[in-house]
Amino acid sequence: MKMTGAQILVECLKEQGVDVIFGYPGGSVLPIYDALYDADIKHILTRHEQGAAHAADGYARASGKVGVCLATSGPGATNLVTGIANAYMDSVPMVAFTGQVVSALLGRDSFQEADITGITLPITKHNYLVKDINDLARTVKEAFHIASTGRPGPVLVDIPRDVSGGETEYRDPGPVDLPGYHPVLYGEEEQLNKAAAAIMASQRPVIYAGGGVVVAGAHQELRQLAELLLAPVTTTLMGLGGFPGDHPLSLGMLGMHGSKYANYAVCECDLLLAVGARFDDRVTGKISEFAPHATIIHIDVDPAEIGKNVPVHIPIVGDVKNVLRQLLERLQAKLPGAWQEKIQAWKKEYPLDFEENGRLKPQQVIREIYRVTGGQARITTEVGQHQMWTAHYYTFTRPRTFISSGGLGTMGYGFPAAIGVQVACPDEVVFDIAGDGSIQMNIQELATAVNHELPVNVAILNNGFLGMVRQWQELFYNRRYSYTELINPDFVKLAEAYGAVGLRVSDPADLRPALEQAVKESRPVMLDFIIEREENVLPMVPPGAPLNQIID
Ligand SMILES: Cc1ncc(C[n+]2csc(CCOP(=O)(O)OP(=O)(O)O)c2C)c(N)n1
Repeated sequence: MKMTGAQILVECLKEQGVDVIFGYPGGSVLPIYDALYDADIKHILTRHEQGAAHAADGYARASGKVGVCLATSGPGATNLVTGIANAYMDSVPMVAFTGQVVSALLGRDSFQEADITGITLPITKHNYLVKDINDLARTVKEAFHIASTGRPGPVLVDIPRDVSGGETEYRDPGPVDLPGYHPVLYGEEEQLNKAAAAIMASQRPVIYAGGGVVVAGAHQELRQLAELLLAPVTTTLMGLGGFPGDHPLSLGMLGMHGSKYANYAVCECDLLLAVGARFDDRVTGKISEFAPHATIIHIDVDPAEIGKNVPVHIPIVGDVKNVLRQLLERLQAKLPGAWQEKIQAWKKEYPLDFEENGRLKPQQVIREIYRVTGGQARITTEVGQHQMWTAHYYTFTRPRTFISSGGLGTMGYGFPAAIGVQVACPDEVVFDIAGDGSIQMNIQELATAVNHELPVNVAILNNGFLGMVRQWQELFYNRRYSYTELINPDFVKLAEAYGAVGLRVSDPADLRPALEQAVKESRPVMLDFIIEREENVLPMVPPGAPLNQIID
């Protein structure tokens, strides 16, 4: 049967189990939008293509499925770029479809032409320009395969208008066959045996777990391993939820805004087992003094990560879940000793804490969101102080419940991501915890949330500043607050103008009732929390300093 390229695309999407697309139309994707008109796939019209990309990303992180976004050529495609880079840095499975000008006009600076495959080359796992309609079905199948296997990531498929609008006989492309692309799934025997011996010989082990644990669905294996070895577990920002934050062996986060006890533990450990983590500079601080006494074992599905930032003694390439299972077979239970006592003493001596003074504190807001939601909400964040306070004061116990821009640090991520999360988890409570600066980067998506009746809650921690930058100016630039003070709109009126609910809280006594109302509403709610203006995120390790040089 003859079909248009656009119809073939829709067929392929259905075959991949795609049930929702986040997108924005335009001339070069008109054939695709026409085919979507009667397709059994939900389409969420965002108000900006960046919103579509972040929503697809949030959907993917919450559901574990591939997120799909769609934009027109030129400015539509370039508006996706930040969202694609964001997904790339955090290893999120995503397929981005872009329309392209007709093949005959390629390379001629045609109206709305942008070389999007060239532009996204360094920020995609792979990308394609489909020049022949007969390649379309195979390309789409490969794109989903590449996005979701090995180390996940975004794949872009650029489709010229004559390809989506052309016609051909549809043929099933058969199984994916990509010579040269065979992710390693299991660890090597020799390396596993070496690692097991080093682990059993260690006196002061620490497990350092990253987002790879969440991506691989390896949280149960990780917990089993930690309990068997009685090894404390510290996670990266991306690893939050990969190990229960309320577990006695949890050290919380490490690095620049990590807990004091996590950083001390890493400085003193004799063995560091890195699991699906990539030694980001926000984690390591001064590299030459990172885990100075430790034998480092690094488990990662991506061989390119091993030894990239920190020299590793025992590398193991493979899927984190499989490798942890292989390791578990080789290990025996350990008994508690002086190390566990030392860790517990540090935890008692240096708890995460803040002072209450009668005015509304950001930490208090997050602690209350935790209480009102029973710790069961899906939380997204923007980027800044509020993001770190969320990491500190909302205890994450399940994977895929903390959804935040870690690698790229994208302000404006959290709100559209929350829309994607709410689409993926319609029956769950979703909060975007935001700063007053960040929320204004994609606030237009309130229209999307209202139109689709998505009861997303936005908690703005409103300090009247680009708080995280102000904090650095306070600490490292002698309080010279150069262009970080904000003059904001009335967020309550803005929410109401969009058809959402707006609530403002400045007195701690009103905090709980407002949150209780918010979670009951069936419409999107924007909460404007007027917090202490110059509160800082502490403890903090200054950039480039070793992890035991802590400001608190
Ligand atoms: C798109 C983008 N631009 C700039 C930055 C740099 N930046 C990091 S944190 C921050 C301040 C965030 O302010 P706000 O959203 O109000 O949150 P707060 O730190 O006050 O909680 C800025 C400007 C960024 N991360 N992303």
